[in-house]
Amino acid sequence: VSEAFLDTLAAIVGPAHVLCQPADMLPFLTDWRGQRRGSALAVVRPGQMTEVAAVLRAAGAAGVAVLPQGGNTGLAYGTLDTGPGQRIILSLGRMDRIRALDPVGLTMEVEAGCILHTVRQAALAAGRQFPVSLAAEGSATIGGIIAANAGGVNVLRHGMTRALVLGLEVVLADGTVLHGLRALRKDNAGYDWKHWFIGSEGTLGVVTAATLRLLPRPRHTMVALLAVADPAAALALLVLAQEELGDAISAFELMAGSSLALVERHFGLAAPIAPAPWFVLMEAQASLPGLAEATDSVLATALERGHAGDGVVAASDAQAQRLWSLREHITLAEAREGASIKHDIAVPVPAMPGFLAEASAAVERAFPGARLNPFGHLGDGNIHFNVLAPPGTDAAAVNDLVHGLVIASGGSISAEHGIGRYRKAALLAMRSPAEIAMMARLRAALDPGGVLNPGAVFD
Ligand code: 2HG
Ligand code: ZN
Repeated sequence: VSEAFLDTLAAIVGPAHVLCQPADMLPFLTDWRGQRRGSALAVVRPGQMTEVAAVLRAAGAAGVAVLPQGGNTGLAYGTLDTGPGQRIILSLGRMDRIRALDPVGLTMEVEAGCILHTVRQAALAAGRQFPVSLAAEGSATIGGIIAANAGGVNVLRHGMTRALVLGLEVVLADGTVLHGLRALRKDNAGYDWKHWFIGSEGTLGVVTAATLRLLPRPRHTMVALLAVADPAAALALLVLAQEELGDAISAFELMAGSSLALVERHFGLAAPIAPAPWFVLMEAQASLPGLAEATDSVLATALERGHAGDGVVAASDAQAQRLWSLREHITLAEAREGASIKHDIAVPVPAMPGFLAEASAAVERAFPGARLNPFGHLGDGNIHFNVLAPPGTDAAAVNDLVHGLVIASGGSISAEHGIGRYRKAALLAMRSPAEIAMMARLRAALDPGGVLNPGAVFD
């Protein structure tokens, strides 16, 4: 199968865009933390949607699986596989054009391989905003964030990626093309099928382009870093900030003091306020005047009521960026510190302080020597409850302990990173057999041959 199949791929995308040498394939087959390696016959890099369709048809005929890949920044091994059977990586990175930006209709049409940061910058340059923002945005692609329904730091105000997609162009496993790049705010004509593909992790179809929803660029941004005693105080601060600033609050991030200590150790970036058990990074945006005054008054009240012990408000864009870079370096610092066991959990927002206290105590009791690195999106009830465990720790046992407490709190074992190949067992523990069976029926209906990303999400 291999030689003739590789020739077919080369004829479709051009020989230069079929990578077969191990060294060329390595970046596509390694997760960026270096914790897992996948295998593939080839990495195929199509330049347009018709080539994607032809590759899928050829792979289906040859019985080869196709794993669609964006920036390979995911944390759930969504496109890394070593199982039986043959597979190729379909990397959409060459399809990276911004096709159109409509500042009046507030929409933008982009190809799947566009880098998220590029899209955000293009919107800002036009006086508009695309609010999906995450630490990996310099490498993550639009296709990848749609396939993952990525969250990030602005979900509190703008929702997950799903909320910002108006239309999709998708290629199905059999090469059928769905032309759905509609720039409409309202469209109830039949099933809203784009949602089947958003968050499907490359198992139901390949997203090749998207029409995104933009917002006007806010005139004023306020970023503050506050020291808080514990997550309960952070939650009280969130309630106060939402009461006073309403939906101007665009990000509300909680970070353990130990998380920022890792950032300082590995990157030399230090918080401009004294070390504390916990920190909150808060951002608010508005176009009406008065944001700075309103924010100052929130901070004064927070200090007065004891929700926060100390705080600093960025006085310039550069200072705001420095505060954000503390938050954005946590994942990188964690990776430099060594192997870690990640959890991307959600619980109802009011349950978070109790969950954090209980889970921290339980992990420290059951796994002596484990260190915790909890940080994330408190405003969304989503914390990355990551555990730096001594070598030899049974990672599955840590997962089971943490996820058990999550499920008991009415939460989710995957808030924004998806299932991939990392959380398949955990998915089965929290979705009923009826739900899994329904997902399997949808998958079989759209991809009866099992071409697209077999081994991801569920078997
Ligand atoms: C973030 O919030 C990302 O920075 C990464 O979702 C989380 O490293 C992690 O576990
Ligand atoms: Zn996150």
